[in-house]
Amino acid sequence: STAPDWWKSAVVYQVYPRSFQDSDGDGVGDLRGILQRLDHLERLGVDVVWLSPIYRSPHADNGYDISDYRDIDRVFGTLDDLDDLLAALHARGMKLVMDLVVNHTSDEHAWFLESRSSRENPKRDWYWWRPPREGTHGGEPGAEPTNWESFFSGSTWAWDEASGEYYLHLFDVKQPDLNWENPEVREAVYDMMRWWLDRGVDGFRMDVINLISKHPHLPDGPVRSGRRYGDGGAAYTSGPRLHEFLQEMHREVFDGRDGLITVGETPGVTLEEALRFTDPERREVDMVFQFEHVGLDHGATKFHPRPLAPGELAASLERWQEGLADRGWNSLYLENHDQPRSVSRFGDADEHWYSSATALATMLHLLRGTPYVYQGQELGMTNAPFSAIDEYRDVESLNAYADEVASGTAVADALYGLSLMSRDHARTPVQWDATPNAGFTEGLPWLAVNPNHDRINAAAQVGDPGSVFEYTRALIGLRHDRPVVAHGSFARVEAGHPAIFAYERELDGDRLLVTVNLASVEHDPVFADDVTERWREGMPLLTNTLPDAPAPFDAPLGPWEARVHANR
Ligand code: ISL
Repeated sequence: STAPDWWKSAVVYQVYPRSFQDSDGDGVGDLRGILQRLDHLERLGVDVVWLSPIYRSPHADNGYDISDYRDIDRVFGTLDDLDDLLAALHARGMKLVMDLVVNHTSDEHAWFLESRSSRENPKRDWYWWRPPREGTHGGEPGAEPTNWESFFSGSTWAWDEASGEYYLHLFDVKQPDLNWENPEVREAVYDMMRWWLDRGVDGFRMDVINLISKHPHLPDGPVRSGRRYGDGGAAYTSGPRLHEFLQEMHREVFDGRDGLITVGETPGVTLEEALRFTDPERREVDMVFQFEHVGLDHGATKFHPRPLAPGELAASLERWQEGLADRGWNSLYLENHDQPRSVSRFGDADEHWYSSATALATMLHLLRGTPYVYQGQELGMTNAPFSAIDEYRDVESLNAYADEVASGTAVADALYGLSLMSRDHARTPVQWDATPNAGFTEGLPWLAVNPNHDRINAAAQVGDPGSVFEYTRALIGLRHDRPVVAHGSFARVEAGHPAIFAYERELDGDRLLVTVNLASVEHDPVFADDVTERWREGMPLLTNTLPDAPAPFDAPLGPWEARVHANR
């Protein structure tokens, strides 16, 4: 479709290539593996495939540490494979979105190798180099230029003995931050982006794009009691030149090109900021991934989560629906490669696996915004049952665990945090079938396959009308078939019981009523008189209780029951 806002009726599917499908038996997924599984994506009905990074990388952070933006890592294949995948997706009417990771590079990128080679190197200023604090010696505790804590534990500064300065890394020590203040850096990034668009890709998902502008004075951040490092977020989240940079990128890269989709990943973004990013008149990005709903359960850290009260999730999503109702646009997601599995986190994977997976899907897909399905979510994949530290692979988990244990947390407690929140839960191989490696690889999978693939797998679900896959497919079909799903207004209509999320969508007289029980016990919806009046004649469109006959719109809802009614 060529409408400028075609992505409003599109559904995006995220592939994490490392865990999707291995074609050569090395235990790591690859591009030719993705090519083998296009029938699955086409059957599901998604419009766009977003690939997590497949560029050259030493894989300190599974490819989010890029050493060459213009080549494919050998573990994933070649540029020819990428071209083949792009052509095959286009032939099936799907688009391809690449991950754009330009807040930082790998420390093995040629730019950084030059930059670190000496203080006089012309690329020195392409990264954030700073001397030790006044009166200290580089490398000793407390000499770091700021007190900031890295997203992956420890200081954000690494001491470079050879050139006698520190470099900044908000993430891993092998992910030095690019200095966007330097116009040469920005031009090099834009040039690389144009190179990919010229190759035929259809857009970018922009990794931590709201962190690219740092406050040039690099002020210290507040230190919470008992912590060694401070929170530098205020100095680098939504920095002073962020929107200037994004508008420049738009002019330099996207102007005059049609049919693209851009989504900024923006941890910590506020509603007000999200409006600035996505107001079409500002010409920045089409939509952003906000983090409010996936931060609700975080405690002192994400690895000390708290249970959510019924209704907290719905209230947060409602707030964003209202906030971006008139201008801007929401992306809709419950999962990605950084988040636990949604059926384990927000649903009830033990007692009500099918109902809660489909209830959450109903809630998400029928909101106003562009839905993102993370690989395996369409199968109701769950968190992994890991119980020992050597089962985990993710740098964030391993560092957080080491940090906790070093500061006196009991091993069992540290492991408990990982068992709920590790990014590795999203990264176990896709469960294609019930064979020993789930059809993912002929070799040894790089991360263990979830043993529940004997029950939860694509072979068992595709074509089974009672499956999470086919239910998700029906939801995607509704978005394509009914303009009210993509373009209608949103209004929450039942706030009587917090566990019930009921909302109406409306477009030119077409109405939908979506009613979801987000709890493992029965609840009775209470609708206002005008709503009851409107829906008395409503027709059932979809429910996750089949083969039972669809219930009336106002009947009590069983655990995780979801129903959709239409007025015509
Ligand atoms: O999962 C997180 C840590 O709890 C998030 O803070 C995450 O680090 C943040 O959303 C940024 O994520 C993105 O950039 C990271 C990379 O590790 C993630 O995989 C990526 O999605 C650095 O490139």
